[in-house]
Amino acid sequence: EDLPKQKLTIIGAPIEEGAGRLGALMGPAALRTAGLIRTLEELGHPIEDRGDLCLPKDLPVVPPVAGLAHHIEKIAAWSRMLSNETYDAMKNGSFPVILGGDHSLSMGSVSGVARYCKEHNRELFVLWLDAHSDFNTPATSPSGNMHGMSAALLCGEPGLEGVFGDEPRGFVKPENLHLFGIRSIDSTERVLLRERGIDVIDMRKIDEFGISRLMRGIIDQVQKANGVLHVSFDVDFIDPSLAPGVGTTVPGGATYREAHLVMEMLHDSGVVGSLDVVELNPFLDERGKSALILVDLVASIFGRQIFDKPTQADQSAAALNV
Ligand code: 4U7
Ligand code: MN
Ligand code: MN
Ligand code: MN
Repeated sequence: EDLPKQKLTIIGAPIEEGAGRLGALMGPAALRTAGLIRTLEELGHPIEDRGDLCLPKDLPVVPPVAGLAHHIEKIAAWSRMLSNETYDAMKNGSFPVILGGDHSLSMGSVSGVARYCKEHNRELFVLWLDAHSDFNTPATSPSGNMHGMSAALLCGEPGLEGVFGDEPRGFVKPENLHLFGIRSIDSTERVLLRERGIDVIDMRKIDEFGISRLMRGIIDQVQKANGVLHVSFDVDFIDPSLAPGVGTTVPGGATYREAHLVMEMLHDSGVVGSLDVVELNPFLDERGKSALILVDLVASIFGRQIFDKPTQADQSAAALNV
């Protein structure tokens, strides 16, 4: 506990064009209002706050895609920028925390993390906490909303090459991606997930086997490979009765304690190297309820304990030490 705590780089990504409903733009502001930065400081982490980023005036030219991909130029601009931001943060020995913003931002954030891991020969694993599997492509998507395509892009599914164009990008091995908390999959998406053999831990599995056992399995896998884990936290992982501030509510999500236990176990594992907090839509929230629960969950992944349980201190720094 007296060991120095991992330095965190906070990156606000007010992006909303990837979602079907507007409002996720206000996500970073609401998380800040709910006390995110102060809470992390109180836990002893040095903070580098890069503020909320904004897009340059000139958007990249993206060749037409086969299928639907709304606002792909904006998503491409965000992706390229965020990929560089997370890559730089990790190069500086810091832990990037990206505040969204809709889930299309993970195309950029995780790409940057993947570039860093590849350069440093660290095996990257991704834990995708979500109601949805986000494995559509422009050809399969029923909506054309790009926040439903980020996991597919990261695994190199065809149809989204224009997002990065010739800019550097990183990939996630399909066998290292763990979708967790899932309870809404589109029919064509289901086919693709099967074909790629993606690990889908749906709510039915969580009900049947318990969340701790399933989390333990993932953590063990990362630890055995001496890997680094990126956590992509979509607010709709949690049940909408607890976190109503999301555009796409699906009943039957994680309970308050299930969600906290996931974060507490992730902290103690020492393998987490980067985090996205995405899809908070403050326009749909109820008196800041969802923003506040998110701050508590983020606190848990960064070491808040109910009682001083002796932990393996802060090993995220060690996990990143190459
Ligand atoms: B989120 C959907 F059709 N699958 O592709 C789609 F149900 O980042 C929803 O997980 C995607 O919130 C949800 O539009 C994306 C839909
Ligand atoms: Mn999502
Ligand atoms: Mn979702
Ligand atoms: Mn959503």
